[in-house]
Amino acid sequence: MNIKNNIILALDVGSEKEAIEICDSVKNYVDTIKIGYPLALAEGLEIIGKLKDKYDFQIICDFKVADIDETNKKICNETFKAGADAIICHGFTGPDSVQACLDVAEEYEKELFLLTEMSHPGAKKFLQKAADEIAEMGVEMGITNYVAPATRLDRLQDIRNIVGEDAYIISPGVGKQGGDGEKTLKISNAIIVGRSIYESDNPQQACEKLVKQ
Ligand code: NUP
Repeated sequence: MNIKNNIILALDVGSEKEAIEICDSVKNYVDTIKIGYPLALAEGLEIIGKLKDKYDFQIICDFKVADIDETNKKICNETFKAGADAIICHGFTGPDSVQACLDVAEEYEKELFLLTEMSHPGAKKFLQKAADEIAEMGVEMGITNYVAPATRLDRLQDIRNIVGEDAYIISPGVGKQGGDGEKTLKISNAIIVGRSIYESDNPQQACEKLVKQ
């Protein structure tokens, strides 16, 4: 993926109105938006098409798909049918579940991001123990896009070492979760930033700061 300024806006707002307000103010800085459950559940999947039509953004759907293969297929199908350019799936479910997502992404000629280790403190309890193996599984499956944490640069580097320099890593956890954008981008290809932009009094300035770092 080619992502303007290497910044992905996590648009976790609760309405189309708020989404449009934020997008209007930051559209010169970002061209890639991550939509997760908050906005999709509030406004329905049609929000994807609406934002794409209005701004020509690339949309990554952060649905952390984590079901059995047949259900994953249906989730991915609906998401790509609605116009998403990429979807994020969990890896802990194992290769059959992930393969189902990969197959549908390939069918639509769209992208799949494999989530390895999450960025929040609780990820240390269970997910961290499996994260290297999840990344290794991704490599074995030929996956080229990954999500790995900006909040633990040592772990981000470990995952980079596993997936290789040619893989594309996007990293959440910059700003409100404590991660540093500049340091993260030495390892990752792009940062995912939500609250530091959309909760800011001046979202444009927040983007500018991230661009200049
Ligand atoms: O490990 C992850 N951590 C994380 O924060 C995986 C994610 N997909 N996210 C998402 O990134 C989270 O759901 C939110 O949409 C975004 C980070 O937002 P913020 O902490 O910058 O507000």
